[in-house]
Amino acid sequence: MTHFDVFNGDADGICSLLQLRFATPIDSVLITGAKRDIALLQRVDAQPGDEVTALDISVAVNRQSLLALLDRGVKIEYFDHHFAGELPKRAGLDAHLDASPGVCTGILVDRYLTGKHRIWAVVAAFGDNLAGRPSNSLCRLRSIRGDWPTSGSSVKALRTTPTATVAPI
Ligand SMILES: [Mn+2]
Repeated sequence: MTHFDVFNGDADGICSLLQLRFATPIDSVLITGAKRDIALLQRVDAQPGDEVTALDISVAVNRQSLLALLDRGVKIEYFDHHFAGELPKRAGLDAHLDASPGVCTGILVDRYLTGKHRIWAVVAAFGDNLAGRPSNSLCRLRSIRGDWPTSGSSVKALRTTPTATVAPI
């Protein structure tokens, strides 16, 4: 069985995948593209019994490939906050979709993981320019902005920053 992780190549897509794979490390085939290159499911060469995780790529744009994969017996776990259109009602699709303003895919994954790797959801929210939006349900991003590291070792620092610095509202 092959697992394909298919994700938007922007901060939201990458940080969504990081949260999932820190929580559940697996060997997977990574499929991504440059920002806005989101017709990615068509690149998945999956066989019956394979699994796909799709992150931050719209169902509307990927619908045909999504249906083809489901018809082929591929299981798909889907997290996204873009306009989806009508959701295919098929066995094998586990969809976590929410197009409300103030959420990004990283926040949907954060909900799914009950905040296990929240620091990456915050980075995702910054990437999708949600910082400071009154409707943002994750945290007061502005209030913690001063805590962020700004130098080259930022990734290491982020991984070790206590999540307690993220204040829920
Ligand atoms: Mn996004």
